[in-house]
Amino acid sequence: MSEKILLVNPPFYRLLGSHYNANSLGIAGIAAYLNQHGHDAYLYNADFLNEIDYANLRDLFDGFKDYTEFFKNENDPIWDEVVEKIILSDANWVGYTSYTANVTAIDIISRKVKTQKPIIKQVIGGVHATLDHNVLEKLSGIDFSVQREGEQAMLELVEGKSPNDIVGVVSRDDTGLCNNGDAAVMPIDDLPFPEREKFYGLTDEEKLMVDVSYICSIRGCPYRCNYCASPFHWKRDKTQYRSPESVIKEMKLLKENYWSRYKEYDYSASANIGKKSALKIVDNTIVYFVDDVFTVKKPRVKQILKMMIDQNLGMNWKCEARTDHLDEEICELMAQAGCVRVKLGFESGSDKVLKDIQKDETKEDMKIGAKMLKDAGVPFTAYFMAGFPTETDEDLRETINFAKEIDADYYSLSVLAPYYGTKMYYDLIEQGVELDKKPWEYFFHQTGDLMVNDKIKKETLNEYLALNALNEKGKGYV
Ligand code: B12
Ligand code: SF4
Repeated sequence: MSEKILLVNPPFYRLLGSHYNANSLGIAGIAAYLNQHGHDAYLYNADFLNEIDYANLRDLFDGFKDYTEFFKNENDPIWDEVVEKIILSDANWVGYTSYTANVTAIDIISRKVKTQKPIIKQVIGGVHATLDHNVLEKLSGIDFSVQREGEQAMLELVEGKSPNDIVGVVSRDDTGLCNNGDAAVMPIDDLPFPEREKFYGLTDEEKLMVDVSYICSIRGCPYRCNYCASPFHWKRDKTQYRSPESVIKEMKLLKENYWSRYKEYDYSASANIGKKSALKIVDNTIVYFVDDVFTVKKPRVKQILKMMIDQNLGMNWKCEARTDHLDEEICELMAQAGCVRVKLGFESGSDKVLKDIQKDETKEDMKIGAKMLKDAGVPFTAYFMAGFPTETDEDLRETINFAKEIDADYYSLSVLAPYYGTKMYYDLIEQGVELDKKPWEYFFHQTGDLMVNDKIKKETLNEYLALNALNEKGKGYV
């Protein structure tokens, strides 16, 4: 029997005065799989805002304090708006995608849905559900949690298989929680492309504002940086790579059906920068490879890049990479194949800090990689963080000097937040830092305050944050 399923991206950026209008690939992948198996699955992005609603909001990220207030007031109209839409959808299954920062939103919404229409079965999946095996204990409105890849587990749930027999599902039983471990790794090339049509709750005009040009070509990352959730979410040794043929096929599908088909503006993705105008991105004109390290397998990426060039795709794209997974040939091919931005996590200019955070990359590697991109004319964004637990004032000074030296096209300068489920998070708890007592939304921290460091002087931190001025000279945010 065909089931109606609503897959929800909970509100998050909207609460901060921003929005997120792109297609959320986790739930889009699950929807495609369910639809391929004869079900009726829709995507509901509760973070979506149309042009008018967005224009009425304050400047980006001014309101961290207001943002936390939303979670204290369960009667705020935003929660009822989302709940009402869920109920109106008439779905008998609802699935929420989770990051740590949006778990409280899922809690509030799912409890209200449970009260108003208890017959709806509610499922949580995604990063937080994978990292927190006991998340069901904290979410009374949710019936099941899915760990790791959700396609097969969600299909078996909606098709009525006993939750106790589904790999990857956590359910409740008389003794507490029944945890069936992580879902099996999906054969990545056999999966259907993500759902890009069935958007719930949007007008036809609004549907055209969804940026559907995100592509996931790799699931996981083989590295082990201690501030990052990826090694625990995907498991390093289970990293999956799609074939170059499959990646090119998806790019062609985008080009033929969605490429730059409508608008002249949007700010689909969020970033923590002060000026909205600097976020002006034209959607569906740039493919975003959301892979942790797009270039991680050099022969594979060279093949993909050569195929983009040989087949005259003529599409612009951006990706995330590591400087130690670049070489001159890759950089040249990237330039020819339409790469408009490489996002590089430099994190620190201090080799001591890089070692402490298990980056497995040195400052010298980073300089070499950045130079190769510059020589090939490929623009890059440099991501830095301040406030690592062992970082001294001198270390941050090294970061400031290094950031100036590499001359990036755009800088993203953050203060470290120890995310739930990372090695750093557990190490800090062991050292007595009570991160586990903080509300979930604490892990999205944009106040500019140091969270787990008391060695860095306020003036040095201010000098670091003032590096934002360098963005005036570069090629802007992409
Ligand atoms: C692209 C991306 C973004 C984009 C798009 C987000 C989106 N809504 O799609 C943007 C830039 C907006 C973003 C924002 C943020 N992100 Co982000 N993001 C990513 C990234 C790089 C890829 C996500 C992706 O599309 N993966 C591909 C899909 C296929 O995988 P998936 O989403 O995990 O889905 C699979 C499973 O998780 C599961 N699943 C997912 N949802 C559901 C739902 C159900 C019902 C079921 C059954 C299963 C299921 O099945 C899916 C298919 O197998 C990941 C890192 C990574 N490589 O995973 C970080 C990552 C998810 N982000 C992270 C963080 C911290 C954030 C921010 C908090 C950062 C910030 N300070 O702004 C915000 C939070 C946004 C929010 N709404 O809460 C962390 C999460 C850590 C944590 N403990 O929560 C990650 C893991 C990065 C990291 N390595 O640490 N992000
Ligand atoms: S290389 Fe990037 S994605 Fe991989 S573990 Fe390090 S920070 Fe995470």
